[in-house]
Amino acid sequence: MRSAFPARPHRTLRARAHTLSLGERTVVMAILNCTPDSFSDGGRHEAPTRALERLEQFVDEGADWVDVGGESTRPNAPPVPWEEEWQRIAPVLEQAARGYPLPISVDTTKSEVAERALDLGASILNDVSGLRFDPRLADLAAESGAALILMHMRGNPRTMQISPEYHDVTEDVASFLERSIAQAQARGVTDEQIVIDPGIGFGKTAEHNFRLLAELPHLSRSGRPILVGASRKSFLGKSLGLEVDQRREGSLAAHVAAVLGGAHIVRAHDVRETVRAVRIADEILRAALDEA
Ligand code: HH2
Repeated sequence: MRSAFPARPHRTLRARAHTLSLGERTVVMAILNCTPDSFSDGGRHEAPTRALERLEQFVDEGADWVDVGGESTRPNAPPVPWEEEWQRIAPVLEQAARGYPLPISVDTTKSEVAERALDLGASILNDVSGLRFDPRLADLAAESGAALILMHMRGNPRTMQISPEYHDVTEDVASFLERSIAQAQARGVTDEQIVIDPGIGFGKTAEHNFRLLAELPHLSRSGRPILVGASRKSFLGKSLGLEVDQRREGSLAAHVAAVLGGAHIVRAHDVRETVRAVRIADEILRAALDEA
């Protein structure tokens, strides 16, 4: 074996009516934040018409699914009551329910929001707390057949960046995710519904984030699908000395590295560019497999 890259396991992800084949090519998850305060696109898609235009663009740009969020989880973000979070995303989900072709995930830690989103046809629950804030999300996934993303976060958005420390960041995150998976399974979620995510930027220093990316193959002890969301995050800005609107190339580099390290899914703001970049990474992985 001469390739520098580990083989990316092929997996099936079940998400209600959708079955996604993971591993052959990278899945690009487009970000649609319907919030006034998200760190990079806050306020841009708040008005439903703007959000709907963006949904259409995502299809043209080659997105595989769309992640809709109504609460910012940036460091120090204030918590939002579920009713307000729901008001922000409901118009988008209502519109998507009228024949939008891509699967929709809802980025929420609250079962009240998730339940309503599932009623409007969402097929993936994206829980950035890894079931720590509201374990009922796992019951909803089990009952509905929705896929469930379990992400690692240290503390909560108000506390997560206060002196983050780990014994061994990759080991600690992997153990946390194993516990979240066990919790999901105990509530009836099947293996084919689960995706794990190291939570880039959620309670980590820049060094922790780079280490997690470098050690991605060690994150999934059982070859589970991995999602990585590095898009425009501050560790890139710190490294390059660039503000949030100047981090596109850094985001692409981080996502390509993640794919070569075994990520099945990347979460991105700049969809067109990300699709192009990860297709090249996919070709490199394919060449590695041919050679093996
Ligand atoms: N990152 C953010 C939000 N949700 N979900 C997953 N699974 N993985 C991530 O890395 C992730 C996530 C933060 O980014 P963004 O949505 O752009 O900002 P904000 O939380 O300020 O809305």
